[in-house]
Amino acid sequence: ISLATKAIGNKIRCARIEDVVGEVGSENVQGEMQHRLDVISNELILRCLGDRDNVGILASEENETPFLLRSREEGGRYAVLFDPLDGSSNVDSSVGVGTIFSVLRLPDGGSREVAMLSPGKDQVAAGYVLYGSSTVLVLTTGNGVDMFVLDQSIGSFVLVTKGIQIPSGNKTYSINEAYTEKFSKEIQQYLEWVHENDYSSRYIGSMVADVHRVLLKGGVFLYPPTKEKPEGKLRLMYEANPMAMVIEQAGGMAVDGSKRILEIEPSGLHERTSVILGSSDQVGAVLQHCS
Ligand code: P6P
Repeated sequence: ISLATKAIGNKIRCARIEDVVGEVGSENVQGEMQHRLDVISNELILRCLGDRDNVGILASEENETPFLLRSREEGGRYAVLFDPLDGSSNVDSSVGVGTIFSVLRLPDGGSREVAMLSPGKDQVAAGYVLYGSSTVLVLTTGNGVDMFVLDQSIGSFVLVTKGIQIPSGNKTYSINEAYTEKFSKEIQQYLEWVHENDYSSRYIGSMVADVHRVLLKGGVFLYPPTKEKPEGKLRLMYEANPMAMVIEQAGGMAVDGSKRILEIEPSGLHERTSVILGSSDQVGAVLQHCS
């Protein structure tokens, strides 16, 4: 993952020079216009991870079906699920975008496809790489959250912070308020409440950048269901679950509005979910209006 994301970071930073910005002209499995950097990023991760002897399954936002590479008997111990370039519609305007990844251990027996659809609480590792003002890797393996920054002079991610704890008390909310009339009345009541209680708003429109700010500074990020997307927009397996593991490991909360995201029983690789995540006090303030 570090090798692939170093290569992706280089591609992003040279995109305009190498003229690989813009759309491919076709849609991905999500029905969204695919960007040329989506395809490049996806290929880089598939190649780097596909060569790892212990990777049994690769599942990408950009591909309808997973790649079944190695059985357990052939050494395939892990499934890696990923969004190769989340927020890619922002990349042409040099806004921070990211790679999100989730790692599940494959059982000795049974169906690999079934094992791949495990709830987020079964993840053995999760994290993201943010291609922003610096290239930041945030990683958890279930024992806290650590942050690494790519040191271009040596070409390696170097550890800069161990055991990140999400701060409480930051009255900042992050949501696309253009959809206010399409949210539930509970979310609309929450928005009225924050407007009357000295909150500030920060919304980048790139999940990795918004969540990274919440992880380091606190506050709450929300992408609730709308009339057009009653199940929510963000994908459970390779966006919400890995981010939820990171946030919980940093002492925060990540819910779908009623329960922990990590306890959702998946029914499909590309299913979507509502996301409310951040510091416990700020997620609690949302839930006071939603329960
Ligand atoms: P909207 C980017 O397209 C993305 O998948 C996430 O990175 C981001 O949080 C969300 O969609 C933004 O969606 O509807 O606010 O443009």
